[in-house]
Amino acid sequence: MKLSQADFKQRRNLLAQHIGSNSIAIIATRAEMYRNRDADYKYRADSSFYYLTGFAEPEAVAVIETFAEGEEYSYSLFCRERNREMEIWNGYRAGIDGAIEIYDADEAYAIDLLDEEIIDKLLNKQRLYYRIGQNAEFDARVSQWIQKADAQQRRGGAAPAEMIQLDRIIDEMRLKKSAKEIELMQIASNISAEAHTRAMQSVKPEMMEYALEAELNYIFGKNGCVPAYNSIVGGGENACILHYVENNKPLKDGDLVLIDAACEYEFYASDITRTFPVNGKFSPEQKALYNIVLDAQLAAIDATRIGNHYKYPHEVAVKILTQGLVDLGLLSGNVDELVESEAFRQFFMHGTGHWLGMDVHDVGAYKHGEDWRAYEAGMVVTVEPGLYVAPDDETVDAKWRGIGIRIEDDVLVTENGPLVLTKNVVKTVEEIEQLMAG
Ligand SMILES: [Mn+2]
Repeated sequence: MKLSQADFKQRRNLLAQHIGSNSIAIIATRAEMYRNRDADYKYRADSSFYYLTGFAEPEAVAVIETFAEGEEYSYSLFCRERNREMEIWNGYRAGIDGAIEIYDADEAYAIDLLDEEIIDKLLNKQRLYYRIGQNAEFDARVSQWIQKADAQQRRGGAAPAEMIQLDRIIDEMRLKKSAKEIELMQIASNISAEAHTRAMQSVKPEMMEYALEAELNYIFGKNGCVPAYNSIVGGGENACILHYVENNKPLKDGDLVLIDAACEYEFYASDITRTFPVNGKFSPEQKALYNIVLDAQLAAIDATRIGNHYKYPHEVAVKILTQGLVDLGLLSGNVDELVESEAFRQFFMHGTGHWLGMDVHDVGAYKHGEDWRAYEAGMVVTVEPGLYVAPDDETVDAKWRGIGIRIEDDVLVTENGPLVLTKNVVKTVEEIEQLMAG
């Protein structure tokens, strides 16, 4: 399943409607990045640029121009020209003809002509929409264009009078997923679930964390995917380092391992965390903490419903986690007061979820004015409570120290309640132990 040019065109149609008549929207893709010396990171187009164009090559800028009310808008793509020698070294380019024939541009230009051609397009437009603050170099170029356009005032031309943050519009479009986007996210979720299942089946005491990571990468790679973010594979107390990505220690018998890893399929991300015992069997302490996190996660998923505000699942999770910590004696006092004073932050110091889409921490406002916004159908959010007992936390009994647990799934908000896209990988103690027993 892939998006077609008709899908990208539909998005441009909608954007053209949003920006109104006699306006111009300019959006650039990401620059290529060096990893070291002259070796590049594998290129990945900017999500919002790709969302509107389906164009994955570097060095490209898309321009949407609207004219008088009722007139058709125009879509121009500035891109690299075809170049036989460069293509022998670095691969195929669509070029100017391809931009029009394959990518449906009304006009196409060599990227080298951008500074020159853009001035005519800017002249006498009412509003300029662009992504202010994404790239300092590009911001400076846009400023120069405005200056150049304004220099034509005596000849009757002027730069747009208003400049508007384009991200606000695109982010809102991206936040609510279409049926096809959900299909892609379901595929990404299924592949990631398969990878986690393989990891549970492959882990053994004394295995290196990176070797377990390789089991995940094998499933991603053979399905044409890349990791959507740096994988976290943390054994034992490494699970208490929230962004642990070194993944270079041996996994120990008797420890848990926390894996936060998932793939990106056709530019759409998934995001899964599972925590399971290296030797296939939870200890009583691990099991006790795990079941609190699982209860919190299930309740938070159930709270991810149309009309509930963004933070509500977090509030639900926090209450259950706090109650559990009191029941086990890691916290003491009145549960409501411990929630109020945020005492739980000693063991749960992050949020319960974030938007998910083309970017793993996807775009879209979390608040409307002062208030958390309400869930709407088509939004996808992660639900990922956890508990982390620091290895040197002397306020708790030694048996709890160094245990870190997170359980994360991806949830689509629907008219019929929450739909878990990542349900294909098990998460109860019994299911995990059974799977790991083979
Ligand atoms: Mn996440």
